[in-house]
Amino acid sequence: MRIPSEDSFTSRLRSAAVAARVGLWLGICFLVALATGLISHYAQVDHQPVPLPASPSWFYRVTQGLHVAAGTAAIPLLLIKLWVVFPKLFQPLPRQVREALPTALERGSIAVLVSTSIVQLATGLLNVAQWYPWGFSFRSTHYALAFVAVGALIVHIAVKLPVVRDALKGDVDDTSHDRPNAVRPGPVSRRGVLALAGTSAVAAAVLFAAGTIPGVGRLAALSPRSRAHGIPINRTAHSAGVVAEASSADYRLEVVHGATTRSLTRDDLVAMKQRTHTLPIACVEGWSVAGEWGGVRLRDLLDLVGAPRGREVRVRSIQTFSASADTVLPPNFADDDRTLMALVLDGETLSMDHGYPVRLIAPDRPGVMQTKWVSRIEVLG
Ligand SMILES: Nc1nc2c(c(=O)[nH]1)N[C@H]1C(S)=C(S)[C@@H](COP(=O)(O)O)O[C@H]1N2
Ligand SMILES: [Mo]
Repeated sequence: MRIPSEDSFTSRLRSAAVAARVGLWLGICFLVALATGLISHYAQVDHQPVPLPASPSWFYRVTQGLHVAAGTAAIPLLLIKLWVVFPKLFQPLPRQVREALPTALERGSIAVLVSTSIVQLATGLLNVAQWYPWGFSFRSTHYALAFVAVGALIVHIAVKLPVVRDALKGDVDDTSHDRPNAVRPGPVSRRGVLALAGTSAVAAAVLFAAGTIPGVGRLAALSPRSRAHGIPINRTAHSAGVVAEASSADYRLEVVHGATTRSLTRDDLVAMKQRTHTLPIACVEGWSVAGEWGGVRLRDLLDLVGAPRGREVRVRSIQTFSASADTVLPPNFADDDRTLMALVLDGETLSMDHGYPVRLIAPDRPGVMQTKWVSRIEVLG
């Protein structure tokens, strides 16, 4: 079989005018994903040097929704972009070493950009589907690779900037940057390709990320989680192995501050002043749903053990060996009036799968930090 050359590809759809436009949209998606990804990463750091604000309570819901929407929209855009620029793969290297070297470096950066982009989008999508078929930590890998991808993207944009600028200034049907033999009309026009790219990007975002958008959550093909109270259940009490302890008559919630410990039954909690707040669970995997939570304000429990304001507070679950087994609330979250030890969801006793006997619900935190089946609250020093 003969290896094709760049000139074997004759479709006029494979042009810089199309590549620059699809590339621009792809760049916007990557930028949104990067910014919102950094927010999500920082939100999950324990002992944040500068705590994120607890208000508005829906902020993380929006940023993480945007993150997943931008990532899924980027998938069809990347596929179309790769198809458009595919002939470049067969460009020969210049003969002169002095010219070949920069070209080789540039192509190397594209190879890094393409491969990291594919890994980022693929692992992100599997994460939305709640499928973790790998042995490494998704969060730290996704985070580290983002910097590799962005570095390669900056090199790529810097090299291409003159062509991109020029191509964007002209009409999409302009042929000034086309290869001479790329004249064969395609099945659709160049505008048709752009329309296809735009609609498939929006459709992908809606289909796969719709779990975050109120009202269209049912369209979310890739997040079919079971629900109770209309709120998805990410991990059931059974699969977390907590059913026996969570339903035991011996259950106690321990609140610890230094040498002071209070042990409370669920009835003790029910007897305390109850408060209600509407707050979302916003999962890193992309879905989010608001519920009306009722229960005891965390601050009231901290008062029981004489804890001063301004302290970090660790919340532990009956469940161990899980990313959600414990979480540290920064002082502004621990002292927030809306941070509850929830006993009730939408007017009904919390179901076992949503964290019975008691769960943490705080404003504006990633879902993974809304600990279920809470057994212990510790005021940190
Ligand atoms: N103990 C414990 N708490 C947990 C989890 C868990 O696996 N174990 N999952 C977390 C995640 S990832 C999310 S998104 C929310 C989901 O809450 P829900 O199942 O009540 O909707 O709970 C969080 N709390
Ligand atoms: Mo989650």
